[in-house]
Amino acid sequence: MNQLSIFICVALILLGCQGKDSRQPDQAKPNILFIMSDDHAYQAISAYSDRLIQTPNIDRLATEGMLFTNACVTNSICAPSRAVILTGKHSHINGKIDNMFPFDTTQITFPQILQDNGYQTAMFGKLHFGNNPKGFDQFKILPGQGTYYNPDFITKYDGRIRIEGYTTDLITEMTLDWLEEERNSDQPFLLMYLHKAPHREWLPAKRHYKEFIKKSFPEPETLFDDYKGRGRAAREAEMNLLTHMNWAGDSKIPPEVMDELGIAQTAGWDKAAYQREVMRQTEEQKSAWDNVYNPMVESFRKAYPEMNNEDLMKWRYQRYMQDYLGSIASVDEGVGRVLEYLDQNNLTDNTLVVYTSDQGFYLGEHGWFDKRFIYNESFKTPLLVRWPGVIEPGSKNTQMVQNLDFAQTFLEAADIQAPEDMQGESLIPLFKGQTEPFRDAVYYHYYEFPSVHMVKRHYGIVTEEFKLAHFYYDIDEWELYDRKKDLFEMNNVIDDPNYEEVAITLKRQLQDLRAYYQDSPELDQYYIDKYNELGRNEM
Ligand code: SGN
Ligand code: CA
Repeated sequence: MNQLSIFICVALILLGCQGKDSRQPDQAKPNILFIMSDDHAYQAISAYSDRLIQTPNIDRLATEGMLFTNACVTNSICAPSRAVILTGKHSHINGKIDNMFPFDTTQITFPQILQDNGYQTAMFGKLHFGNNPKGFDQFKILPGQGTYYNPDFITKYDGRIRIEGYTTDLITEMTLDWLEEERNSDQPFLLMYLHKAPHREWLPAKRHYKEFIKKSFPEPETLFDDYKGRGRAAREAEMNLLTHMNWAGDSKIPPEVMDELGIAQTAGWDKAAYQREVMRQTEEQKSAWDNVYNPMVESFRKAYPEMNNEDLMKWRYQRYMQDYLGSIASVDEGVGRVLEYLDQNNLTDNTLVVYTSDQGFYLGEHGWFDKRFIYNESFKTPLLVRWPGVIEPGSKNTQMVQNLDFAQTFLEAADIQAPEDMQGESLIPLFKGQTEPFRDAVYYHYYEFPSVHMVKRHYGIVTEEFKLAHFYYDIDEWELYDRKKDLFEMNNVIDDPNYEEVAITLKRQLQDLRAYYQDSPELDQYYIDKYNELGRNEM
């Protein structure tokens, strides 16, 4: 090699290095750590509001990254939300419209594309699809909803296994073990760390129930909502804390104490849920549980005969929050341990970390628990993203982003062209600080009716100022909310003459949006027919 060629070679090498990340010269593409919990309301993350709980570890992602205050889902229910995330397509396109419909596994999901492009991929925790994930080098997933104690896992290599312990901690440990023992440092990774908590029936770990059972929490302003300003859908939903929450399964009043007090089951599976979850503990776990829960049961037993409905509602709200928030405490600790691992192993700088939930959740607002509705608490979802060098630490974003956007975001982060038929938008311009409007409206469509909680089918449009929804199937009602004037969505103004013009414009916009995303009345009918064909057995 003569001097000139040596010079050219050195120059080329130097040029080649320029665009690369100097921290990790062998790996230009970012790692992706996708953390998702199940039913984690943004109201229960202190980066959003510290009214209920402190979540210092999850909050780190906001302090070191970006907090999205208007992130929402396209269909507020578990498995459909996961299908939207994986495919980057609305439910009516990917076909997983509710928890019961099968997921068509011939569809391409973003993890498959990442895997094909050199990513090492792993998934731990709750998927809730009824089938195994494709595109993963390693997975250990809970069957169906999973359980809080001593869970079973479906594994890629070892079949179905049962592990003694507390599920949230086990999922964290699997995630850490994979990072430590299986991660290949020559490849970028996609790691999906998916908690079951804080999904119903909200069983905290021992270290947390001891603490949380003693706490009491501020009530939401709308705890005693009588649904008068809304439509039939809100009145007929079965998710009221007083009338629909399970006494045994949720409030942890043992079945024999219910019998003694003459309390009937709220749902047919009220006592069975207690059996399934609380009684799944080992003798040792159960005796620790009894030490803490028995005094609570005893004081309820004494107080119950004197309690009126208002007292009961208040009591049930506190009981709910103690267990729900207690379950979140372990999620927050787990997130802390995983972020710490990234720090200790020089991975923080080149890892895009997302924390989100599969949807929002009611924490007593409107007297409710559960989700499903287009109304704020269930429609919105937490979203915190950290990506050093790309996202300005401590930034806040108010744009309307959706779970539909993740697939394209991750593909763009990995410098891969997303398939044309994905329906979201990459969030990367927002990560980089773009402030121009991202989109002016989002589309929403919920299907699972008739089913548990009886939330009617509806689709709608949400803009910064308004929310318009059409409830259909066994009803034909429109609801319109002024998001700026009616923060709690208590007054449906669809028949208010002052909103006549707004309603006309929004209905037209909604029709356009449906056409844009290829949804239609024919598809609505198609899914109704299929729903009737399939029967209602949840996975
Ligand atoms: C179960 C719960 C419901 C919950 C659905 C869906 N009942 O049926 O309260 O809405 O799951 O949740 S339970 O008594 O069996 O816990 S989802 O997160 O999977 O969509
Ligand atoms: Ca969920």
